Amino acid sequence: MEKILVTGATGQIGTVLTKRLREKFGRENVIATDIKEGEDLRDNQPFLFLDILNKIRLQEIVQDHGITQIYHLAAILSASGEYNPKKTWNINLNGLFSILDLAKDGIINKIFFPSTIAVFGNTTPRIQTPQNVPLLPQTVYGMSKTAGELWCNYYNSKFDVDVRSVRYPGIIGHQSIPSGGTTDYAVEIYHAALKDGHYTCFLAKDTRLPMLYMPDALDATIKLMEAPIENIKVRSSYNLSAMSFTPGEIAEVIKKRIPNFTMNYKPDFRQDIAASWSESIDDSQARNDWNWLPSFDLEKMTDDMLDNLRAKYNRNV
Ligand code: AKB
Repeated sequence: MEKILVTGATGQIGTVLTKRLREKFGRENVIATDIKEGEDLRDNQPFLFLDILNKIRLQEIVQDHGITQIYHLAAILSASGEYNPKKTWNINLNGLFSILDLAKDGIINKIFFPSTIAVFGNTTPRIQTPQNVPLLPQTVYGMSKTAGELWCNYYNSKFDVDVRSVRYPGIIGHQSIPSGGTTDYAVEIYHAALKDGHYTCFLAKDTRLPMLYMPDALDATIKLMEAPIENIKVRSSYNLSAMSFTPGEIAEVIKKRIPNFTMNYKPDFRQDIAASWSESIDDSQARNDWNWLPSFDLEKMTDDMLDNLRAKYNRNV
């Protein structure tokens, strides 16, 4: 039986992925860790405080609980990272080293490392970005994830570490709120549409970015981790995507369901970050190697988001 540790377990993806892993492996076999408690600590047990830079504490937890796999989600994202570049580099890279070393020393046997479309930059073809492209990221977050991908590839080829990774695009879900990212607008917009009927977007109307709905993100993650080892041909990180849209397009789709919804645009520094990323992604290698196939497009995701958020806010908008 696998014993799993999730770092960054109270973040946007961690909150939902931890639940899903507990359904699959049993609550007691999935230990959530983070530096903050999250919304419902009682519901999120077993939970342990862990600063990912505390290598000794990480080793203690792994050994005390007989951990076999780590989903390493703890990271500072693209927008927050720009406020404190060195801290971002330190957290995003040194946390990963501690975990890779646990696998190198044979203490754990599998790692999930999330990378991101932030590894792409101005040297990358922006439309249907292929798997293998020159990477010149414009943010510290993107730099740290690019280096992280290379270290994953290195630990796999030198020490046979089974580390697996996808480049997440913007992730949209109703269960948790993102913070510190450039794609956060695509979650905020649904909450604002229901609560206020209006949203001021921090990206420009025509900024197209690749996106993925949370259930697809979880499926991809688990599918990748469960794929037979011989199918994993990419040991840096797999391209992954389901849809691409602009703020203007998502606003139109919401307006079809909430006719009074209005949106205006006040692009800030995140606009430059978004403009350096891809518009759409070629994820055919993930589709070929481990049968990745998304199920949600923008229309279907919007129906599901609004249904779930209406139930949450108890509103008949
Ligand atoms: C961000 O916007 O920083 C993240 C990402 C695309 O990795 N959501």
